[in-house]
Amino acid sequence: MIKTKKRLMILSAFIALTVCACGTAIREENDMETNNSSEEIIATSDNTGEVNKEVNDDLSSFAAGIKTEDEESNSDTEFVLNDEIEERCPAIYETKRADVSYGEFTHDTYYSETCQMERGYSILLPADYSVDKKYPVLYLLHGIFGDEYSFSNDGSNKIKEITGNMAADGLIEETIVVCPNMFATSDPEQKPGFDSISVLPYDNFINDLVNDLMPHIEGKYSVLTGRENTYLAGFSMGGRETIFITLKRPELFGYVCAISAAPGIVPTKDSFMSHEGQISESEMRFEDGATEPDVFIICCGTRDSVVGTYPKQYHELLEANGAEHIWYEINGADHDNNAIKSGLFNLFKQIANGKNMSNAENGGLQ
Ligand code: FER
Repeated sequence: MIKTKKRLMILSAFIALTVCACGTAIREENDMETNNSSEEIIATSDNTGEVNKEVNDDLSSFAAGIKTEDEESNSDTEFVLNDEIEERCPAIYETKRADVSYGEFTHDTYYSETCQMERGYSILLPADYSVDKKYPVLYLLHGIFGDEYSFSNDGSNKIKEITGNMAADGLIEETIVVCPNMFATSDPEQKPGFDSISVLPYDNFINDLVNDLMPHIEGKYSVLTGRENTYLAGFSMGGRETIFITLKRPELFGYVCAISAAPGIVPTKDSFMSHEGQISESEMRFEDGATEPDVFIICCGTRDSVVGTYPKQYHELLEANGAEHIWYEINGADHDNNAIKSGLFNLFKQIANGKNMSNAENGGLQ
């Protein structure tokens, strides 16, 4: 009896240490090649993608960013609308204001023909949402092991504040944010993991988004449609799918931002797994004659301990293949909310600037 208890204690200590080690490794390692955090992860997951529950809890930090202590913002109190990128989200946009009403996330479901099942999404409607108005929509995609709650359950990403404050200042229109579950599988038992079978449902999300979720949102809510009013952004695994979806269906999204995009769009091998690649390097481009997004941002923290320099490689491939985009790095940011806040803010800033410019061309603000 005592022996069993002791064994149990040793086992729990081992699990706790493994979980701790994972987190620390992710926080401390910078270099993709020396990042060994995957060894702990792979040791607790098998090739079917089954992941040990304790470790999965820890891995949930992949889904919406690692929690870092030093969350920083740009403390400028003045904001000038132009086409320049600001590495950090200004404090005035991520801080709650007493005189602004913010929307709240709620949860809903839709039937997915792609997955042959009812699927959930979280949705942030503006505080004074009314069917008498029509709103643009941002589809925001979570990271690996995430779901439709990954962003809505994490107040540190400041999605509500950034969206609400920028709309309150008249920079962007009041905007609906939809956070889907990006794991588009038709097998309710299938789980995500770091192997080629277990990531397939993420690559299938393009079908669920375009054929099921977007028609559902456009049918159920009072939304502005068309590419100028349809935005796409994603973090990590969601950033990877954001780039993939944008290259495949560029006519659908006017404004796009891929934050800290995960590897695997093109063939590669990182410390987590071997990636067959969704497309080849020469296909990292828009098809000839395609309607391209007005703004296509790719960004990443300079200290990203999970995806390392993969986003930069995407930028280099797109550049070599002549696909127009904006690339920038967030100095000092990890795979975390500093990167997410920055990407979201800059996407909205580019939308504000882009829409102002086209309004000006059409005879001024409308
Ligand atoms: C990988 C490295 C990182 C990978 C996925 C990720 C599927 C995703 C990380 C995240 O979403 O936070 O090799 O392969």
